[in-house]
Amino acid sequence: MKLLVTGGAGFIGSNFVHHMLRFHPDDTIVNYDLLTYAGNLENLKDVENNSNYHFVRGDIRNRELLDYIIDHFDIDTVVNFAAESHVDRSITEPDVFVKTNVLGTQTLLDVAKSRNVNKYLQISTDEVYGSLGPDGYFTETTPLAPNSPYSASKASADLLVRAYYETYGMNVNITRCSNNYGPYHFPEKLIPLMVTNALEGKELPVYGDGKNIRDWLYVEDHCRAIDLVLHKGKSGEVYNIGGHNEKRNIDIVERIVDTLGKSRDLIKHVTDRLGHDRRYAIDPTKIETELGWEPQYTFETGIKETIQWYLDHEDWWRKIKSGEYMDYYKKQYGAK
Ligand code: NAD
Ligand code: TDX
Repeated sequence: MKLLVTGGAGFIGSNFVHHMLRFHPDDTIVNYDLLTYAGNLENLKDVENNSNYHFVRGDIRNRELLDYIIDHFDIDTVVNFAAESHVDRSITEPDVFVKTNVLGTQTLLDVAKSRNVNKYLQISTDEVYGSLGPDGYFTETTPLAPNSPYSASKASADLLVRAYYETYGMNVNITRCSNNYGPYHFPEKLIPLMVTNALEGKELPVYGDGKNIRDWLYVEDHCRAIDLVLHKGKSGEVYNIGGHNEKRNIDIVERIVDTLGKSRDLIKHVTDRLGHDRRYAIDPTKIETELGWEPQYTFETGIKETIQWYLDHEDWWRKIKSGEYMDYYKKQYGAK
């Protein structure tokens, strides 16, 4: 395959580029990324000399550049990871979420359609389904009920992908995965923020009562699922991805603190996130039975590897935390 991977310099995208170059060494990968605050080419240092890997800095709203790149590399497959991805930022700055996640997706779909790309895969999220009560799971037929500007923009993008399938017969898939964690996770998100703050002896801001539940999946298991959908997904289908790893935020934070041998006194309950979804949980039966996917990591094995990765890659996260991200962080939590 000749793949255009948008957002390949971000957390999941860079893990996916590594995955594809390792398991499909004959494929061509063109990483197309705007390099926003979340895009980091350091994530791809070890593959930058691979002759089947190319990087292009560009915006998914730039039709002319996308046209050129798709023709130039003879792209047959588009995987769209590019997005604004942080819920808290969407609450303070919704505009850019609509511009990138909605308009960007529509532009990319249009270009893929006009260039006769074989397959378009949209990387979506379980957050489009809204929030669950104490019981039940999200299936692919759960109605979309997004609650944050972020999830509303992702749901809008999903609807456009659906429309391009129904209207133009494009070969599309949508994957909706639960919360990922693992290497290269930007330290504004719960797990890397707590690990790095604990290592720096900083406060650990837990929103509200800390009893909100997320369903966690190690990023490599997500990449393996995407790989399967690309190769075996049935056109027009949505696939939910999750590994039955529901955890309360507070339990995760306590586990991180204990693993690092730090004091639980660092944990501080802070004002809750506006519109904070209470619980997410994925029913992955469809991808398990139809495509034969199953996760290889438990939460226990994945979190151990992740904490060790942050211990081993202090240079990576210290550079990020000392830069532009700190301005946002200070606004969000005050200068602590
Ligand atoms: P991320 O924020 O780490 O990476 C996003 C990447 O997109 C960055 O490299 C950024 O530079 C790039 N980008 C942003 N705007 C762009 C634009 N206009 N044009 C081109 N590139 C642009 O995000 P992530 O956590 O890796 O998430 C990747 C995708 O997976 C997103 O679509 C997200 O909605 C989805 N997702 C994430 C999770 C999760 O837990 N992180 C779970 C399910 C789905
Ligand atoms: O400082 C914090 N304190 C805290 O209690 C942060 C950053 C988060 N939280 C809570 C909010 C959530 O309940 O932890 C939980 C996880 O928060 P995030 O890491 O911001 O993730 P979430 O909002 O669940 O969204 C993530 O998963 C789905 C990704 O950021 C999305 O891109 C993805 O679609």
